[in-house]
Amino acid sequence: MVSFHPGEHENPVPQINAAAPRSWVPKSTAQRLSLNADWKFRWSPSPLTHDEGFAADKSSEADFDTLPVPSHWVLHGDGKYGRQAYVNIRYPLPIDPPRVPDENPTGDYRYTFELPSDWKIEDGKTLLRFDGVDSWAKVWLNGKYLGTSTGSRLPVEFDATAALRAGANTVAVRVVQWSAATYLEDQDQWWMPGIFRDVTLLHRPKASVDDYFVHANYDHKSGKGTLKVESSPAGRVVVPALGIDVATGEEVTTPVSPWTAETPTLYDAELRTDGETIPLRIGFRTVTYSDGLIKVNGRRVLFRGVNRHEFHPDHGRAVTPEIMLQDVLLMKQHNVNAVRTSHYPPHPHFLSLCDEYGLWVVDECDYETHGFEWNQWVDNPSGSPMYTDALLNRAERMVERDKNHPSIVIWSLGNEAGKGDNLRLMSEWIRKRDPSRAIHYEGDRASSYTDMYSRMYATHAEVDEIGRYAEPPLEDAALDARRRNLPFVLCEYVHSMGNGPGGIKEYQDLFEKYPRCQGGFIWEWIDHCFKKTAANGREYWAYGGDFGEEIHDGNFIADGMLFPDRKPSPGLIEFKKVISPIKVVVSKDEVTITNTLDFGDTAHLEWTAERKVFGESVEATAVALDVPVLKAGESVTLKLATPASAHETATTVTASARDDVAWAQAIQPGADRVVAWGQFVAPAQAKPKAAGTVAPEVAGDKIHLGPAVFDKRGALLSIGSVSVVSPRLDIWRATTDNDRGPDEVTKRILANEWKEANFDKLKHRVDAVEATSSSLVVRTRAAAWVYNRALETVYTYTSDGEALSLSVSVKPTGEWGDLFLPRLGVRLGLPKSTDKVQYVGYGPGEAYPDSREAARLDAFEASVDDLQTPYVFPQENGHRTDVRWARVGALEIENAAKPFGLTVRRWTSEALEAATHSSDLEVDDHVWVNIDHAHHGIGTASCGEGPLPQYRLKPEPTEFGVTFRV
Ligand code: IPT
Repeated sequence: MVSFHPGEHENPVPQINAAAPRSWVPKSTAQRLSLNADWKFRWSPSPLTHDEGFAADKSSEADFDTLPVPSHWVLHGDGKYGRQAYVNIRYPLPIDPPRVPDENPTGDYRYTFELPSDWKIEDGKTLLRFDGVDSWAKVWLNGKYLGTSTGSRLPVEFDATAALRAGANTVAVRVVQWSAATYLEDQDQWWMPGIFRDVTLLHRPKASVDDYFVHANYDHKSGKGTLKVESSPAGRVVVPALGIDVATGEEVTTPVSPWTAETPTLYDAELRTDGETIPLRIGFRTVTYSDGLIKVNGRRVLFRGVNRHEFHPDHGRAVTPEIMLQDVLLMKQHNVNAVRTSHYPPHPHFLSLCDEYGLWVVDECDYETHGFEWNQWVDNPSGSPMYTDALLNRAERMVERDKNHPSIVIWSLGNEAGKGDNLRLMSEWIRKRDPSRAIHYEGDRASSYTDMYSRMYATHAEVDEIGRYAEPPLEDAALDARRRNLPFVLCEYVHSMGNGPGGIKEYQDLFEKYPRCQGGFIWEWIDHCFKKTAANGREYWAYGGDFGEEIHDGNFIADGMLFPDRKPSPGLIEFKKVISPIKVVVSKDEVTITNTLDFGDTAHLEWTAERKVFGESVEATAVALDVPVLKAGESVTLKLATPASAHETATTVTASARDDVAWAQAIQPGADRVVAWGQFVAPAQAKPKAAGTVAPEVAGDKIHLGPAVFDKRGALLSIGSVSVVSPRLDIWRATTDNDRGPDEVTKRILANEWKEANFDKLKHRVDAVEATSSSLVVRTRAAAWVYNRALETVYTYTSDGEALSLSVSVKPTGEWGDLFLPRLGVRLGLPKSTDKVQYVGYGPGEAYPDSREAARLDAFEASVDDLQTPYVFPQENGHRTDVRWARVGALEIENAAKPFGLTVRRWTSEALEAATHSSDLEVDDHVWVNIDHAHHGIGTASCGEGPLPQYRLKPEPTEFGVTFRV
């Protein structure tokens, strides 16, 4: 008779035999041994495949491979150990808590290490620590069972003393991917099991520190800090720079420089007990709520934040200290001042870097149960007594591990976990243990157990309403009154998927207008994609579905402001400009500079004023600008010397971080340190436009006009020596991720509307080709299948003998309803050899109507390839806005009445639309140039709101044009 019963990993008990959670201690005098190394590893499709005999049996290693620890096993072995899988909300297993499938990838690990000869096993105890194991681990030392643990992104320590011996020791671990705890870890990310954070053996000598809690408050009225360090056992605390040498538990008050994200002053200190000395870095700061605001050191703070998942394309979530530093420096470099550790506590070293360089941190618990939404939230762990202990255990382990980081100002209970009493219990436990920080959970819409009203992806209009305290009331009047007096944060907003997001500026305007709106956290920091090689040999970024997943959510995992290789996307450049805390407003002969930092002055900045005159050539003069140091909130207006010019002239005032700023020192020499800039453009004196002075001539089957040759049907064939594919009306753009999303406000999905309207298959009929004495007029009708709607398009060519001017008039006819156009312009083809592009216009990067804050007027040069933005999922990109003049290969293009939008690429919009990975894009026989009159906005409808009304492109009678020259 065989009996079946749940496996140990299906027990909702979070841990067995785990030591009490305590503060992370990056350094101490106590001995420690890193066990990060190559371990012996055996993968099985199920915990049922092999019994646990391996734990005590060295000979089992004969069947084992080698795997680095820390790592995710799915990222090694080329498929031998399964693959990573991406699903957003849904669970990739049947919902049946706490049970999980028998098909349950299992990793058995063994590692033998030499205990250093001076390790005093008898003195005190020795702990075996795992900083992160996904998702369930059972641990043995020398064949002796130590315990089990769950909580993938939380540490566990086991008392290893009794099992430890001098000389060789063997750790054995069984890790299973699916466990009762999997139901608590449904974050929108790759499923990647394994021992993915550090493993360490820690000696805890007698009278060493079991745990400690640094309380370092700052009283902004007196300018004094109050320090009290609780320690068990008791000892002394020494802070040399402050002359402090006190017993633990004793409070001492003295003048200090406070810690803020803008001024991250840390005091080196030591905690000394009889058995150990621990170096501390103490930051003095106080989080309070008053006037309905979250205040730090007495002032309202504004979060210019990002949501950060841990990710690296080679290592997954097993991120190295170098990657963590790179993230922090990139954040500082891009004016980011806050980070939500979505949706789990990060590697603790990241938090130390936030302390050091200055970032406000929302530390989020490792908790999400979003997939229960698919089942009407039935059995959601948030309300299930079965999971109460596990959830309290998670809250406790986060707070105990991270409590000594000054950067953490908010504890978050988790993400998208519905409702339930367990969340309230977590909040109550945290509040009791650490009343010094605010508590966040977006799912508590009534904010009944949190300290702020938090939302994700609320529309501009809703944020405006909330800013005015005018949001719709809650049913419960008491709760409503409480919430209406709470500050507001957007824990997620503007979804950085593909091209965009658009509309960041309008959110920032609201945060700067309404004190209640204390900012937000952009979704999200980085695209989580892995490199793969296509059949054609090209590398591409892989996303959900590229690893054979049975269910997956495609490229929804590519929604970051950094590309997977950590190169900033245009979205981050836009964000950086919009959130710059230093406002620089340049006018004709003045600049007004305002310091909107919450604490810091501008002593860390150096200034230049640059004047560029865009005449026949570009003349630039730059001078250092003497700007007085501005305290937080201060403003100054300075005169600028701006000699008049007949040409268009740009005056740009720029502030960069000085050499001695910590983050500026740490980044690559020569890397961008610009913090803020503003620009004023003085128009050129109007110059008369050359009128058509030559007449078209018919010669054989060709028509000649100045430098241009046409065929009889009015198709332009060449301009001078440059052969072209005739310009013709183009309204299609390869749909963006945001075009494909449902607009939160209008509920419309534009990509579907546009495809249904066949805008990508416009047919062009030539109705007349008319040669007048001064022009060639080509009358056409551009229309799509099925419908009567059309764009009557007239191309009028004129020439002064040297240049060729094109004027396009577009008149919509038929039934358009409330359709928008993706874009409106002409597209022409140039020879494949075309490569160099120079332009005077707004750049250097791409820009669209609602994502153009970071673009400035200048002269730029790039190759065709450089002009492409390599979005993971191919889509419209690379549009340069408000171009005055361009030379594409040998062809010069000059604006007529209005500047134009320019896109140059080696494939058509249709090919771009058809591609699903960058490796699909084949170089065409032509370089395709789009000269645009207008684009529809970008918005952020991949998750949120589409373009605001002022950025929507309606079909209306329009005229535009350019002049070509070779
Ligand atoms: C929101 C999630 O919190 C986040 O993890 C991510 O999935 C984001 O969406 C989309 O990329 S939840 C959503 C229902 C708004």
